[in-house]
Amino acid sequence: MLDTQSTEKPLAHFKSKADLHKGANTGVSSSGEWSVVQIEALFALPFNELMLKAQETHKIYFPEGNVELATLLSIKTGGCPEDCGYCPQAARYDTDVKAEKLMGLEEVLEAAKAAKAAGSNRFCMGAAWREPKDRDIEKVTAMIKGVKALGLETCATLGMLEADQAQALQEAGLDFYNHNLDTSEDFYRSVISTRGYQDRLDTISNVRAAGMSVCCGGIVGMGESREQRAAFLARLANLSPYPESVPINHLVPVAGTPLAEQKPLDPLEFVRTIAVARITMPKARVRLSAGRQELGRAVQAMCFMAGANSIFYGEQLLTTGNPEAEQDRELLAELGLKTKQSCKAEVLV
Ligand code: SAM
Ligand code: DTB
Ligand code: SF4
Repeated sequence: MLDTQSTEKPLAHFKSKADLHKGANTGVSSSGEWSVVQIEALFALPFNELMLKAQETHKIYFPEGNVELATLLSIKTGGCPEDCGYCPQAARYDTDVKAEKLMGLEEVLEAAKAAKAAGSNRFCMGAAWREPKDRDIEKVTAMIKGVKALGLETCATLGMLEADQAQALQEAGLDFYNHNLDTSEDFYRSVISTRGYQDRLDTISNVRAAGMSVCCGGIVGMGESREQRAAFLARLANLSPYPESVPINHLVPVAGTPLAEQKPLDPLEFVRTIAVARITMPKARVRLSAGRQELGRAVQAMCFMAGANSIFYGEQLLTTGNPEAEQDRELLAELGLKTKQSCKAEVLV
């Protein structure tokens, strides 16, 4: 392991933003890429030093320090042909999730209106598809137009996309497309076999080429090693450019899935993962995603200290639970954290 102490500069000595991200053990190499070893060295820092570095980075890139609220809606639930080992929506696993048809436009717009009224600023529509068919794209573009017209940022996660499908979504007004790398390339093989890592990279590149912002992250706590977590974050941070939104999900173990009995990750390791994501992708919105119910208030507070600045907001994720909106509002108020939406409103008045 690298000696992270000896070459470490105290933060106060960093002269510029670029300087913060340079240095043998602390930042990008001369090639501009993060190596797995560099990221492991961040993980290995004493906890307080890692937190300080993450907070320093956060303060530079997000001086307002507000939290983005994104609401999820499962527009097509269950019956998915893929074998993602964590997912309750895979048809092959015996879970409580039943396959449903694609939701109608009006129902989706009602949910989007409710999300906006509750203070959300992004509406993300998720479908349990391996990839959408062209007729699905037609229906989803109508939803995107409707949600956009309500004044919300739009996001969709529909599985793999071809270039022309990505283009159609962009033209309909889709701001973000969510497609996760999920984990490191080597660990990926033990979780999913029905599509490869390269397929995911290809979709992300189609999304970029179409001019949309990328929402890409993954899941921790699936039994991967710290080195594999570092390799996963390296792949995200080395995407050029790195994603604008980075959802970090904590595995929600669901009965009937292969990962149902997975032991939870040490909460401090989860906080470290958030801090390392913040340092390596300083301009990204790092989203505390699935698994917040299990994390509790204190660990979530530490995640916000580590640089998380986005959450999924609303009682339901796709098929599993999320904290009550009221509980989240209380937590943010108690921590003195403003929402992105409320900051926008302040600018307008
Ligand atoms: N079917 C599409 C796909 O796979 O891209 C979109 C929906 S899929 C449910 C979106 C993401 O949800 C997955 O990539 C994974 O990161 C996350 N996810 C699914 N089940 C999860 C679980 N049990 N715990 C944590 N995250 C989960
Ligand atoms: C992401 O990274 N997490 C969200 C969103 N993108 C689509 C989904 C979390 C799903 C958790 C399991 C469920 O509710 O089914
Ligand atoms: Fe299907 Fe997406 Fe679930 Fe994988 S994560 S089984 S692709 S819904």
